[in-house]
Amino acid sequence: MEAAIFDVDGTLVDSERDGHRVAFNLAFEELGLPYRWDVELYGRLLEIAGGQHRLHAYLEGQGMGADQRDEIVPKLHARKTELFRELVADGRIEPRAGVAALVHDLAAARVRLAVATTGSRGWVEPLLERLFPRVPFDPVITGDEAPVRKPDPSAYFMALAGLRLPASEALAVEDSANGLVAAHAAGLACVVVVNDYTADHDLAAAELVVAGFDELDVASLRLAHQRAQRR
Ligand code: XBP
Ligand code: MG
Repeated sequence: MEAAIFDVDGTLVDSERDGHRVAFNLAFEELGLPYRWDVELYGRLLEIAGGQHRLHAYLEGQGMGADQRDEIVPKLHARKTELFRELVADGRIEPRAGVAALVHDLAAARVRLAVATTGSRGWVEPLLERLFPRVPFDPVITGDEAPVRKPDPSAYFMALAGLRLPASEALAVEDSANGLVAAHAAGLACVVVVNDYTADHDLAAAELVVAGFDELDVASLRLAHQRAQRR
C-alpha cells in the first residue's frame, strides 16, 4: 500500500447536512427562490453527485424549464460555493473525529496521501488548507478536473495518474456507495467509514466498513488493502 486516496465530503469532513445543505439554502434565499432543503430531502438528493447536477435535477422536478435552469444553476452554485467557503473560514466545518490522527500516522508510515472528490475546487482547497494544513495531499483531484463525477471512476484514475501508481498499490477511503463504486471501478481497494447519511447504503463489496475513524489505523488499512489483492 503505497498511497491512500481520500474522499472529502462525508469522509475527511462531515460537511453535507450542516455545511453544503445550509449553503444551498442560503443561496436559494439570497436569490429570492422559495426552495429549502431539509435534512431528510437533502439525504435523498445526495444520490445525485455534484452540486450543479443536484440543483438541475431538483429544479427540473420542481417544473423549472431547461433555459431558466441553465441561467440560474451556475449563479446559485457560485454563490453556494462562496457561502460554503465562509462556513469553512468561520470554523463551522470540522474534520471527522479521528481522521487527522490517521492521516498523520499514514504520512509517518510513508504512505503517500491524495484526494479524489466530486466537490468543487473553489471550496476544497481552502478547506484542506484550513483543516489539514500540514498534510501533504498530492494530487488533489476535484470535480472541476474530473470529466465525470462519482460513481464514475475518473477522479480516481486521475489521482492514480498523479501518484504514478497502479491501482493495486493504493487504497481509497470513502463514506458512500457512490464513492465505493467509483473506487472499485478504478480497480482500488476501498475502506468505507459510514456517517448518518450513508449507514444504510449497500456497502457489501467494500474491503472494510467501519462506523468511525477510531476503528481504523495504519495496520487495519494495510490488511484491507491485502484482502483486495487476494481476491
Ligand atoms: C460530494 C458531492 C458534492 C457535494 C457538494 O460527493 O456530491 O456535490 O455534495 O459539493 P463525494 P459541490 O463525497 O462522493 O465526492 O457543490 O462543490 O458539488
Ligand atoms: Mg463522500
